[in-house]
Amino acid sequence: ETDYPSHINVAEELVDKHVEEGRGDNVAIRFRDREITYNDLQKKVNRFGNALQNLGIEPGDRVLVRFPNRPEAIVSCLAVQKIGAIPQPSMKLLRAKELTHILDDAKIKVAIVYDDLLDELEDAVDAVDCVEEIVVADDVGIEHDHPSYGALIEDASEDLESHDTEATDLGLMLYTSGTTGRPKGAVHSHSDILATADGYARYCIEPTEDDVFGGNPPLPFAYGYGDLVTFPLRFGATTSLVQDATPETLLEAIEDHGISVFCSVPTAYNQILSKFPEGHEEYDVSSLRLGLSAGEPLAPHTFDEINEKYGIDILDGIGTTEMLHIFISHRHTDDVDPSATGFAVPGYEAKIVDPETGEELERGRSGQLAVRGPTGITYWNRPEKQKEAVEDGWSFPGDIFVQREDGRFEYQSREDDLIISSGYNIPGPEVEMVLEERESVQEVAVIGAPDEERGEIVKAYIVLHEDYEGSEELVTELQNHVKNTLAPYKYPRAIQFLNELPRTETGKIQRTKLREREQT
Ligand code: 3SK
Repeated sequence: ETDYPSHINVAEELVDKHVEEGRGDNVAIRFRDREITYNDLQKKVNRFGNALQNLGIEPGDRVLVRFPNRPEAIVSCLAVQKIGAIPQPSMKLLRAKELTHILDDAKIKVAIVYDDLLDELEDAVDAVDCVEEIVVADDVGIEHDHPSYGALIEDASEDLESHDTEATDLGLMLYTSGTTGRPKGAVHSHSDILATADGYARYCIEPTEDDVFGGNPPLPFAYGYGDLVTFPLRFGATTSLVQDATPETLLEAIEDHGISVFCSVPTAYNQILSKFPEGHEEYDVSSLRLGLSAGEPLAPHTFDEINEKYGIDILDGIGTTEMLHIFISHRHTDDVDPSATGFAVPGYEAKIVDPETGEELERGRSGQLAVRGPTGITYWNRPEKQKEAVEDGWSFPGDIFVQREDGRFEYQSREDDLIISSGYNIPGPEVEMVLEERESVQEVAVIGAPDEERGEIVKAYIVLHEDYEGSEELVTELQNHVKNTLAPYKYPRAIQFLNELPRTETGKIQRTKLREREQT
């Protein structure tokens, strides 16, 4: 399924093909009360592709695309791909310092930006000498003197031949969120992008053109790009975009746009459950057929509560920006076991190896995950990192897993999140899941804190539900709960209560920030 012809262009495959094959009137994008059909999308992409060529963009050039989840972001990425250049979708919360690094590292030639996000970008552009033009999509009415996205689209021709890209030509560049060190560019070819849809989506989700994908992951997050751009458009289905995601706006979008495949992350599922503890009776969510989750491991209690209150299974999956999308997941037709992440996605192989020797470990033993398949890790300009990340075609995403006797892979921790205390290996997320079972605990992050005697001790940072207050009794109660549920050496010797946990823009807890607190 992922053997593509030597020349293929992802924009043609995701848009033009549907128009040619008679699906042009299908709705491609729903945003607020707007509907954009595949016919409309093709015209917009062609017009903007021509405009970009008029601005001097050539095949292989990198173009920054900086938007919240709005249709212009999708049009921009597809237009850039169609003319053989490489879009670099950028997270909207990045500040000038981070943007400066990205602009310079990727040698961005043109930046397309939503007007409300212009400020930080202009500061970053002033600090580099590669960016020749900023194109602004006007919405909130910021004053500027850059070319306007709307005017460029108006003035350009509706006819555009796609560039004759090779399947292996680069078609997407994403920066890792960079919880440690400088963000790294991960690059993907036109065929990599299609392979995420023709592997994971086709077999695990089984989309049809009647599906409506929607949810909150930002489009510049590889997970969001797949779920809300590549998958719906590959299958002639619809994507529903929500610019400002909250539990209310997401449930409204489910009702108004008829979302059938809801894409989200554990934090957002938990926020929906905590905002609507009795379930969804205020909104009609009968269109839902499946939930997807990634970014962090999904706790079994979240799976159960969503299942009970919204009547759907959630497919948890693990992927990385470097691999572009999910490589371990259940299929929706499996007997989904929420205590495991699932099986290797069709097209991928996965194995567990000893981190010291590289030897494959037998089932039941925990070790480093290695994966091989149609996508793999390719860094932009980072030869040293590249050498560490891939060996004999096997990529090492940096996670510790166990493969169970039943073949399912069970997540243990990120390699960085493995705590070694008095010689015991303790996966922080395992302790988190157990603490989350307590009614008092709203959110928790477990890290290894330096300790003279034990090397590290297990330390839990906890945000309590509003009805609870931190006290010594509560600490003892939580410690006892872990001691009674897991091997006692895993219990958190230290517990600290916080008002909130530090998170990245994609919703991942920044354990590095918590570890840094321990060093000071
Ligand atoms: O965080 C994940 O599991 C993930 C999934 C799909 C694509 C990218 C990422 C980081």
